[in-house]
This record gives sequence, C-alpha cells and structure tokens, in this order.
Amino acid sequence: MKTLLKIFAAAAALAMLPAAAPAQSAASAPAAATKSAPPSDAISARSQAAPAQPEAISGPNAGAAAAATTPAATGPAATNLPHASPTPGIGQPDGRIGFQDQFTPIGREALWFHNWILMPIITLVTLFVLLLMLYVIVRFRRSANPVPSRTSHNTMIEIVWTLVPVLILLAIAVPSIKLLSHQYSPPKADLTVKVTGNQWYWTYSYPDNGGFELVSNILSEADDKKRGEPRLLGVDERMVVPAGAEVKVIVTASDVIHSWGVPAFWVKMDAVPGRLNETSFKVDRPGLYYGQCVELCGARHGFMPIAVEVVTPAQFAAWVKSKGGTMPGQAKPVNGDATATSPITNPQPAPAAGSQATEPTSAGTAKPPVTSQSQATSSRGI
Ligand SMILES: [Cu+2]
Repeated sequence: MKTLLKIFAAAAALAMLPAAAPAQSAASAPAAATKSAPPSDAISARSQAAPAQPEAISGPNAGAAAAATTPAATGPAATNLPHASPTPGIGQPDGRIGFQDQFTPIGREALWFHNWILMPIITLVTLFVLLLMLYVIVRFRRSANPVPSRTSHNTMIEIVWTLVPVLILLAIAVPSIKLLSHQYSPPKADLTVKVTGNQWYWTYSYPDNGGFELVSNILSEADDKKRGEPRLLGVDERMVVPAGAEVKVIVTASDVIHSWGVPAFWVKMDAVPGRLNETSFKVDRPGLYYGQCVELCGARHGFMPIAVEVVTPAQFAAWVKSKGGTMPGQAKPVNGDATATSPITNPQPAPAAGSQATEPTSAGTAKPPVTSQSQATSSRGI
C-alpha cells in the first residue's frame, strides 16, 4: 500500500507539473525581464547581435497599426497578414489554473484524459487514503485502543489491495496508450515546417514551399503594447500555418537543447543539436497561439517566445508568396475551397484606408508586409 501511495503521489505531482509550468514562467518572467533589461553585459550584447531586431513600428501608419491590433479590431476572420491580433483567453496564459483550452484533436483527447480519467482517479484515491488514515489515527489511538490487535494476515484484504490498484492502473493504461499511439502515428502531413532553436530565438523553414526561412525574435515590450500582444510573447516573425492542415514539425537546435512548446496545441518537443525530433499538430480554428521555449537553455531562455498564426489556406498561400516561397504544385488543398480561391495570382485585396490591421509596409502596397529581417534572410538565399 505504501508503494502504491508513492506511485500515486508521483503521478499526481507529474500531472500537476505542466499546469504549474506556465503559471510559474509567467510569474517569473517579469522579474527576469527587469533584470535583463539593460543589454550591457556580454551575454545580452551577444544575443542582441545574433539576429537583427525587427524594424520598429513607425511612420505615418504606426497609429493605425497600433489601433488596429486591439483585440476588438481583428479576429480569426482577419484577412491581413501577418500580425492578426490575439484573442484573450485563447492560446495564451490568462490567469486560470490548469491547462489552456485545446485546439488540436490530440490536445482535446489529452485534456479529456487528464480531466475525466486522471484527475477523478487521483482525487478519489487521495481522499480514500486520507479518510483511511484519519480513521486509523482516531479509532486506534492509544487511549481508545490500549491493547493493539496482533493480526498479521488477512487474505481477503491482501487480495483486494493487490487487485484494486491493478484494476485502477489498467483503467488508466487503456486511454493512456491509446493517446500515445495517436500522438505517435499522426496522419500524413500536409505541410512540413522545420523549427530550429537558437540562443535565443527560433528559425522556421518551410521545405515544402521553396525552403525559405524566417528568423523569429521576441518583440520589445513597447512593440508588444503597440501590437496588442501579450507581454513577452510577441515575436516579429510568426510561424504561419494553414487551418485544417496536418503540420509536421521537425525540431532541432543549433547550439544547446531548447524545447518548442505550444500549450494550446498540446505540443512540446525537445530541440536537440544534431538530432531531428518530430511532432505534428492540426488546428482548425484560425487564430494566434503562443508558446515559449520550455527547456532551460541559457540567460535569455525566458525571452524566446513562439507565436503560431493559423490562417485560411488562401491566406497561407499569399503569405508564402510574400516570403518568396512557392506553393507546391502537387500540394493537396487543406480545405475544399483552398485552390478555388487561391490568391497566388491575386494575393490580397487592398485593405480599406483606416481599417488596416497590418504592420505598415514601406511601399504601401497590398502585399503582406515583409520585415527587413526576412528580406535579409531571403537575400542570403537560405
Ligand atoms: Cu531555448
């Protein structure tokens, strides 16, 4: 029974870990931010020097862009890319205890498993053991029971306390193994994105779309505010994927071990130098979802957020084109209307003046904006 208790205690602790992590990181981040704000030390200077910082929102359209990125201004249906606004409570920490709402089939299955199998069992077992202990402490205390029983065997009880835990473990094992097998045998991918962790930023490359690569850096707090993004979670270049597509993510790192985690997708994959790890997700709801590096990777570990923007297939095609990539000819449409309304030849209608939700482009064209960084990246031919 003691061993069983230990196992359940460990299981409970493990189950609480992922839930506690975001809260912990959210709580610790501000302090860390304040500490590392002045980039005067060598490490900060190095991290600043690695990738170019995004161009700041400035110029005549800055006000409009800032205004348009308030949650009310845009939503999942926003047609401007990138920098759709986040939806409060979705894809980001919002102060609730527990997991974020899930937007992938795996995430929903795993959350159901946690909420309806693990938590009830853990709660019942814990309460049962607690009550049992209280009963024993009170009923068999020395004053109430001066002559203790010398019983050392009870076959019936021994069978019960062996069988019941086995049955409980079996009840957990069935949905658990089912979930594992779903996680490790995803359907055929519609899109592959290679994610590389670097100290302290992410690079995303799209091998199916001509191999272009994006460098994704954290935004300054001022830019987060301007764009209406959660503090320390905004990035200059988001990973963009089409809704309804099975996205295969190949994860690696260039220097130390990082981990690419997006809580709303139930995805967390270690990024290990010299090794390709693989995971996948499928999100049906267009929108913006945030994550963070979830492996302690150095001084600025807390400052390499992840932002995944899920867009319609048509918007994705337009975005790929704006980054200098190509849509594969044989690519299957991820949604029925993907090719019918393909905007490759006519990327995006010019947004009406005043309703622009994108970051301003220097030329003021209808083309989705490209930051200086991605231009630099594509000019390097990566
Ligand atoms: Cu990292």
